[in-house]
Amino acid sequence: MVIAVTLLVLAACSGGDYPNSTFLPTTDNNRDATDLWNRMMFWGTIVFVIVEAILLYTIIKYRRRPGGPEPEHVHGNTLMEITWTLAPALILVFIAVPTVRTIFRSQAAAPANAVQIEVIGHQWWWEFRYPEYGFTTANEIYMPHGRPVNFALRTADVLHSFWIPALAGKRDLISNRTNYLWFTPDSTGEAAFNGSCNEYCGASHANMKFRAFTVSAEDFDTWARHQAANAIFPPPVDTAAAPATVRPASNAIGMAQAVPAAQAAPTTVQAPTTPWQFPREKVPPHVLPQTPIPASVSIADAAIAAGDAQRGFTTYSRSACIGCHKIRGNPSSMGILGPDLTHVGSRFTIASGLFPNDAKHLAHWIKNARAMKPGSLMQTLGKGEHDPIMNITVQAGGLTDEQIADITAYLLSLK
Ligand code: HEC
Ligand SMILES: [Cu+2]
Repeated sequence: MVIAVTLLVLAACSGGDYPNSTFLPTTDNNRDATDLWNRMMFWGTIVFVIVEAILLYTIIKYRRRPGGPEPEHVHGNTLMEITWTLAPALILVFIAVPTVRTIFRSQAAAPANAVQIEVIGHQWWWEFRYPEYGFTTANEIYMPHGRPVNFALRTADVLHSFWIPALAGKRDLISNRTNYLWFTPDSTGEAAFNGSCNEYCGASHANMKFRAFTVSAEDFDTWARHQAANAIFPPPVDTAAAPATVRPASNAIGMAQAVPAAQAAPTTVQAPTTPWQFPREKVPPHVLPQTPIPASVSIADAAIAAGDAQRGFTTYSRSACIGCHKIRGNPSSMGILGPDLTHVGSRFTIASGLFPNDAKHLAHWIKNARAMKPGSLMQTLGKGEHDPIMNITVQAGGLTDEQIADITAYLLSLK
């Protein structure tokens, strides 16, 4: 008892900050939950103290003493029975009224000005759609600070659960059903948060994470407008500085042709948009993944550095990738099984928040996703790599390190 109590008391002294705590007053939703919790703790503590005091008093006062009298034998006591039935009933009413009120508030329809975000859980990653802006992204959510956000939660396969602990209570994603969760991040300012899946959903459940960013209304607008625009490849260059060069480009079906750079731009005219990402220097360390690369996957730094985005575009557009991934603006890439990669270069993480999004991790991921993330539905694609699910070694059609580096450079150029 002494050790346990001492440890408890010492634990309360740590004084650290808890960035993933659910008790931060960051949104209307978690303020409601915290108010309820505090109220329960307050009344619960009073009830506990009174009950324990009476209990201890009775134990000591009426304890057995040598030569003491035989206790009086009673058969029921109507007054006491009514009391100990009514008292807990009253306590339950005390608890139920604020609880039900909070439930009704959190279950109410979202305010009309809410940003709509559709969340679709997949084994083992998150799809985020912004229907009002017409784009789909993965594993990273941006929210305008101070405006309600309404999440419509669905799953493509098994049960998952959506939770950003520091922002709002979790809610399940249930097959054949849409659940809703809304809250207003009104006390966060510009900030980054961790989110995760909280319903066991298979091999990589623990690797099914995501990131959430609250940003100013203007920055959100800049971000959303750019995300809604198609990927432009090659990235726009300053034409005044670079003379129009003739470079090999490739059309949708992969036929190489020589065209001037100016003509290689997509045929659909779109207003130029500025890529915008949450300021990197403001991302706190606990939001950046630190997962080590498994020793069984390797690709030399020099090979990665030699990657060429233009060649990568051609290789990507002819590889298995296009059957599972979509890149708006690359008409050959229309797959829907995996994450939308239209602006993948503007994300901080890949593979559902498991790895940072840089050339090194991206290249290792493309080489052997299943060694990087157990159970991943993206198969092993590197030549000579072992696929732990199919239990085969990839040979024909496998990507060489050079091709992987090229694709990596292409994907990272898609800001
Ligand atoms: C069989 C379908 C399939 C194929 C083929 C495939 N992928 Fe994937 N890819 C996925 C799935 C599913 C995920 C999500 C995996 C996860 O996080 O668990 C994914 C994830 C990714 C990611 C991380 C995206 C993010 O936001 O986290 C990248 C990048 C990627 N794939 C690139 C490629 C490239 C490049 C190729 C071709 C060389 C390719 N993929 C081939 C299905 C596929
Ligand atoms: Cu899950």
